[in-house]
Amino acid sequence: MKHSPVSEASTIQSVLVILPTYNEAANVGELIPAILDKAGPYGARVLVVDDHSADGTADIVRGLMETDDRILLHERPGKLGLGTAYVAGFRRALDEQADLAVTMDADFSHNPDHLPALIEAARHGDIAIGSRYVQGGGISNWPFYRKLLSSGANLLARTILGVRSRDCTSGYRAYRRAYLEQIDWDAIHSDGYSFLIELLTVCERRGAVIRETPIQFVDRRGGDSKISKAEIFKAFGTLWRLAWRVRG
Ligand SMILES: Nc1nc2c(ncn2[C@@H]2O[C@H](COP(=O)(O)OP(=O)(O)O)[C@@H](O)[C@H]2O)c(=O)[nH]1
Ligand SMILES: [Mg+2]
Repeated sequence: MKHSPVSEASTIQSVLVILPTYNEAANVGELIPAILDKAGPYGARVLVVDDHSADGTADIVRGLMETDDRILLHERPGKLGLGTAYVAGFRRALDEQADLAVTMDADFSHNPDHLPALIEAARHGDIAIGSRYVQGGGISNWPFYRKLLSSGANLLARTILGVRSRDCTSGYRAYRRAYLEQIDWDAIHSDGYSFLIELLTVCERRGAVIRETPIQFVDRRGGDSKISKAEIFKAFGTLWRLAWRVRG
């Protein structure tokens, strides 16, 4: 089924910011209030999807929930992957009738200051991407190999999959509810980092109106990256699987 774009400009009155977390205790305590500060005027709430972090991430979130009912917690029994964490968040956004679902990393790499511009961009499209690779965007203090990995994945996505978006691995995105409702989640097979590329490929092919707004990406503030060699290997495997599907 061809998705129909839902890109007419609209007001955004409720936003669900989805924060996937795995051991982000060093960050969430400050990040969640910062998000609510910037996106509060758009009726934002924050949903933390935590995969049984051993460092007390969920306890910190529960502490914040005592004084702010705009914070929600979805706990899963173990590390089930970034992609499925996003899907759990999207399902909740649909259940709650949020106008917009925003995804962002829980480590301050995605600066909450960019939220108003991202939300505004989504008003005029189906999906908005906080992009490092458009004019005004960039990456600071990331190790060379991470920059290389990111540009390599983007280059491959563009050349072998024909993806048009400049930053197809950015997890800082906003999706309009009417568009999320049309997506067949069972047709998306990636469960890890490559979920972002797969979802964007599906959306582009189905004619989504995608807007990119510049972000300055910075290295995580506290804690460690969860991206592993196995995850990178799997992501490149996904690229080839998708390429095979495009040609098939
Ligand atoms: N719930 C959940 N979150 C995850 C998982 N893997 C990574 N994350 C979160 O996804 C975001 C991006 O992960 P990160 O380690 O910063 O990746 P990097 O920025 O590519 O190094 C962070 O908020 C992580 O806590 C997972 O398996 N489950
Ligand atoms: Mg990170």
